[in-house]
Amino acid sequence: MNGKLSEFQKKIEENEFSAFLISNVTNVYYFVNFLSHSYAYLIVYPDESPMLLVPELEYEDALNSVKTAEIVKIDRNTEVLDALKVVLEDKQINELGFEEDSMTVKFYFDFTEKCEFLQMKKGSALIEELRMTKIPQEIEKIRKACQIAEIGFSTAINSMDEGKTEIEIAAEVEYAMRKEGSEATPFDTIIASGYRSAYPHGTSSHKKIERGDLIIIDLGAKYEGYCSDMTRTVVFGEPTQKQLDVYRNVLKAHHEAIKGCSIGKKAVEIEEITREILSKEGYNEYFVHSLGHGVGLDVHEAPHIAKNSQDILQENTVFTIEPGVYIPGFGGIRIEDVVLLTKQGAKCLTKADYSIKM
Ligand SMILES: [Mn+2]
Repeated sequence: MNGKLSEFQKKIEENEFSAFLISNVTNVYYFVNFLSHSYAYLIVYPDESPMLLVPELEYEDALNSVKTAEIVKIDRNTEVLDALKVVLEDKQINELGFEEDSMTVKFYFDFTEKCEFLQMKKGSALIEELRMTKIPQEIEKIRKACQIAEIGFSTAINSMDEGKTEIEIAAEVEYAMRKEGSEATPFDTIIASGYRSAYPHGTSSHKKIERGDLIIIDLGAKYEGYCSDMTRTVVFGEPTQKQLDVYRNVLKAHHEAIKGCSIGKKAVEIEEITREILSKEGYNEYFVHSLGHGVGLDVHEAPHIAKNSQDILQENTVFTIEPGVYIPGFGGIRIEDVVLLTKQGAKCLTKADYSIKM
């Protein structure tokens, strides 16, 4: 991810930071390919190699895996804040960028108290912007995570049975994805059936699958740190006319939104397409969340495909399109794919079929 590091260094310079302190472990992983399980601080300078400060217990791992930063060991008897202070003072840093989106309030107060010579400057947006546009290696990892999720989905369909609980189905899904190489689930696998499908954020419960249930299956995998996220909705048994009608409407909204994506469009316009289609049948009021979100090292990141989003769709961004209709007493239907925006439009990275029938 070296290209991204030098792009970031340019941004630091343009924004007149003398250095940037990265404390979010996901961002550290993004820039130097080292995933800490405790803490790691990456100090990036505009014109020299970055320094990675890691605890003693992760030092060997960092030394072996990081080629693009100088590794500094923080031994057990040293306070992290003291170690940071020594480095920053030594480099005569005064204006320091930091991630206001993820740094804890406690760390911010303790750190600024310790390092009174620093002027702190917010910089989360700089990293968010970089992470939003994916390079080919990132796209391949997301594609792989999507393929694993598809196996999770077909496992859900194959193991669906009357009397089984939602959690039992979720367990089989997660086991299948792990066997395919998924490192973790980026969020709790959702099997939400019957009345519970009308809960837009319903997780998996002890409810048993019943004939006639609408079942929302929403799952994701992780591959080399990169996430996937997909949703399909099926009926266990024969769907009713109303279930078919709502399904067709949501599917139409989903397809049209994907067709509507192109470079330079405002994210809000895409959500509008969906809402117009759902409005015609009176379902818009039941679409109670935003249309989509970026996917990468985090399962929710920029761009935000939402009503109040300022984001403009850019080439090589990866995001979900997931309209959903949730009618209390009837149930819910959501269809979600991960797409990659190219010059030729949005291409689905999620390949599973769309069918309400199992
Ligand atoms: Mn999603």
